[in-house]
Amino acid sequence: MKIQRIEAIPYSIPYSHPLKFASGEVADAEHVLVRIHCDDGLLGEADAPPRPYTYGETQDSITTIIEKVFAPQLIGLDPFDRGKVHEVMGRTVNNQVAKGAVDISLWDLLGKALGTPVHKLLGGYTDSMRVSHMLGFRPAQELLDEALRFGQEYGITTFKLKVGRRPLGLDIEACHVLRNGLGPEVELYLDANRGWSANEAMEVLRRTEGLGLTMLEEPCDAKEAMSRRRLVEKSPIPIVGDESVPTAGDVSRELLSGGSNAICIKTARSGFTEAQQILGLCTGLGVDVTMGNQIDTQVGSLATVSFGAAHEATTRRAGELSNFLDMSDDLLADPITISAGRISVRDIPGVGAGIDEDKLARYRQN
Ligand code: MUC
Ligand code: MG
Repeated sequence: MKIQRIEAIPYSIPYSHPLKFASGEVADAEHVLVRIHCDDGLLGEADAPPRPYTYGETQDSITTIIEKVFAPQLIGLDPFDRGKVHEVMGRTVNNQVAKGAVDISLWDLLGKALGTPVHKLLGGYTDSMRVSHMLGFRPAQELLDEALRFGQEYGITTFKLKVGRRPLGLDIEACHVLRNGLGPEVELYLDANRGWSANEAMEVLRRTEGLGLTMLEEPCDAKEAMSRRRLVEKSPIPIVGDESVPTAGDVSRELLSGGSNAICIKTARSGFTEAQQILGLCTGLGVDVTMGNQIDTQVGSLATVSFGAAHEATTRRAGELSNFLDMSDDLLADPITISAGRISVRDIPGVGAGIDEDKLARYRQN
C-alpha cells in the first residue's frame, strides 16, 4: 500500500454564533480538509483548523506546506510506516496543525485498511465521552442563558468559560452569575488564552474563591516563566497548559519548569501519534489531562472523541467537543449527535468522518 496523492482543500463555513476569546475570534471556519489517497483506492481524511493567533499557521500556509513540502516527500511511502512519515515531516519545523492533520489522515487510512475503528487501534477504552462546552466572550446573562440551553437540549453539565478580559471584573462577574444560575453540581473552569498577567490571574482566583472552579487554562503567557511558576505554586486549582504545549517536548519543558501542572491535549495540533506521546508523558508523571477543542468542526470533533474515548485518562474529565454547534453547517455526511451530555465513537473502519461531497463542493474555496 502506497501514498499516491495528497490534497489540502481549503473551505469556509460561517459560524451562526462567532466565538470570541482573549487571543482571537472565529466567525467563519476557514479550515483545510486533508485527503491522502492510496494506490489501492483507500482515502484517509482529517480536518486542519488554522489558528494564526495561536500557532502562526493560516489556511494558506497549511495548504502550501502540505501540497508543496510534505506531499512530494510522502508520496510513495507506505501509510503504515508512520515512523518514516514523521521523520520526513520532522525535517520541517513547526506547522503543528498541518502535521496533525496528515497524521490523523494516516490513522484513518490504517483503520480503513485493517477494517477497524481507529478508537480501537488507539486503545479502545470506552465508546463515548462526556462533553464540555466552551463559552466565548458575552455579557454574563447571555452566557448563563446559553449554558442553561445547552444543559436542557444536550444534557451538558460541564462548561469552559473564556476569560482573560480587562477589567478583571467582567470575567469575575460572569463566574458568579454562571455559578449562581447553574447551581453547585455543574462543572465550571476557565481559559484565559494568555489574556492576563500571572498576578492578575491570582487576583481572579482570589475573587472567585468559593465558586468551585476546577481549572484555569493558559492564564498568562507561559514565557513569563517566573511569575507563571509562582502562580502554579500558589493556585488551589490546576493551571492547564494549552497553546504553550503543542508538542511532547513542550509538555516536558512546561511540566519540568513548573509552568503548568495539567495539560490540554488537542488532536488538531498534535495528531494521534504525538497526542499519545503527550498522554504517556502525563500519565507517567501523574499529571491530569483534558481533551481540548481547537474550535473544531464535526470532522475534528470526531477525531477528538476517537482519541479521548480510547484511553482511560482522557475520559476522566469531560472533553471539549461541542463547538461545532455554533456553526451554520458542517461537512460530515452523518452529523454528530449529543445525547445525555455524551458523544459516541463510530464503530466503522477509520475515524468515521464520512464527508458529504455536496457540502464540500459548496464550501470549498478552490
Ligand atoms: C482554546 O482552548 O484555547 C482558542 C484558540 C485555539 O487555538 O483554541 C481555542 C480554544
Ligand atoms: Mg485553551
